[in-house]
Amino acid sequence: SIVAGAVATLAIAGAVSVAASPPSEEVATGVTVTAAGVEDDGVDCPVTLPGSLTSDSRLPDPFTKINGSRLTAKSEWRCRRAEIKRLAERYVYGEKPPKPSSVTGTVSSGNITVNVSQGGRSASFSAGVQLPSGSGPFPAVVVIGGFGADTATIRAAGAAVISYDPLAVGREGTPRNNKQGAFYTLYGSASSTGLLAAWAWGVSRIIDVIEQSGGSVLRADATGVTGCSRYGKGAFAAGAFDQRIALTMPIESGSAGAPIFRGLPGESGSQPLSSAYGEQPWLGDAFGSFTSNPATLPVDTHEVVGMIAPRGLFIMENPHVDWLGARSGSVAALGGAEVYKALGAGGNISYWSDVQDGTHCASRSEWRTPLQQSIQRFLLGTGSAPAVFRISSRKAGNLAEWRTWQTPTLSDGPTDPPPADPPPADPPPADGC
Ligand code: MCU
Repeated sequence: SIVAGAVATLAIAGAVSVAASPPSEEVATGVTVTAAGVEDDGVDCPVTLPGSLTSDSRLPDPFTKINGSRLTAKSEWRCRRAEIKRLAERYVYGEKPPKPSSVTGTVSSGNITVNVSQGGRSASFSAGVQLPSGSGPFPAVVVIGGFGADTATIRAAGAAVISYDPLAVGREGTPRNNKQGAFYTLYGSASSTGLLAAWAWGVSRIIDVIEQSGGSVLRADATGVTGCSRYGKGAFAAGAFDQRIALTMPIESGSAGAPIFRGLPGESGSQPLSSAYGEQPWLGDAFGSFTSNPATLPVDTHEVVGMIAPRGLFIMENPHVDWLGARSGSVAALGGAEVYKALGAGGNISYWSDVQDGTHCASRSEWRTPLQQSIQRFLLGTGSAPAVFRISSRKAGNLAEWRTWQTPTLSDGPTDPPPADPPPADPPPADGC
């Protein structure tokens, strides 16, 4: 539609050149476009959580630190991201613990096994592998859950599919005080961490095993993640919480997924936050205090999008099913795209909700090309990112209504240079003009 086209042009303006750079290269801006080699490159960042929360109906400024100062350099994003991560854990998802003391397992052409243990507790889970044609080692896309992802296109694009059943790591249908699955075997059935963070933790442990496997079947430095619906919520969290993931592709994730929390109460027919919190323990227990007042959250999902920046991200949404909150999803993408732009990586985020078929988690021809392009760009290092924002006019949010902040121009240096000495005062003009 005309609306979608106009939004697209705005959202990617000035960013297209980044998409043309090889993903493992430093681009001219100094931002590494590829995934980090570590799960969390901000572990060393000091973070002091806010002492009290204030209500704000608009989206928090991704570029203002908890101490109130504003970012001036791209290099500061690393520790600002660490703040957002801590806020997201504390108030939204629950804590995602780092790699446990022991992770072992195997990778074959058909299967990945994962054994984890810590503090005398151990658990195991496994995932299927389907290789693409050709000779490896291959990049891989972790497909969370068994539906909605276009696995044929993933493999045709040259990536393996890892079929991950997250319910083995965090079961659904349990009360919050008796959570079950491999994650809760290690961290306790009363852990306040929700299923999405637990599922994300499972994806990270699969990547640990791939890293340790020696890389003859699968490449550890080229992992993507996707999933639809509740598993789209999981894919979004997985990409946000592991910087080794080079490409994140949530599909129709709905409430507790990509859509901004602040937008859902006002989006007609969308899944209420209380429903998403209550239906399954997807979100962390702490989110229970915010289901009727998301304006008090010190973080929102546009900043979770920002946690993924500058890595590859392709958000797919369905504007035909009101329950999915696609209007709020578009605002999250547009707000998060501001982080990508500030980092000089505006072409690395794509969004597409302009689809014909209203069926939830349908197979969609519209997404095939951008999906293939995303895999080739971010996992194989060939071609160009889709760099597209196709927002359906049915569910087109307006970022301007949701923010008071503007996007800074961040310098490339480590921090801003100290202010220069003031220049000598001009002599008074001789002619008095
Ligand atoms: C969009 O994801 C969920 C939704 O949040 C639930 O309310 C509904 O029951 O299930 C959706 C889903 O996972 O569908 C497969």
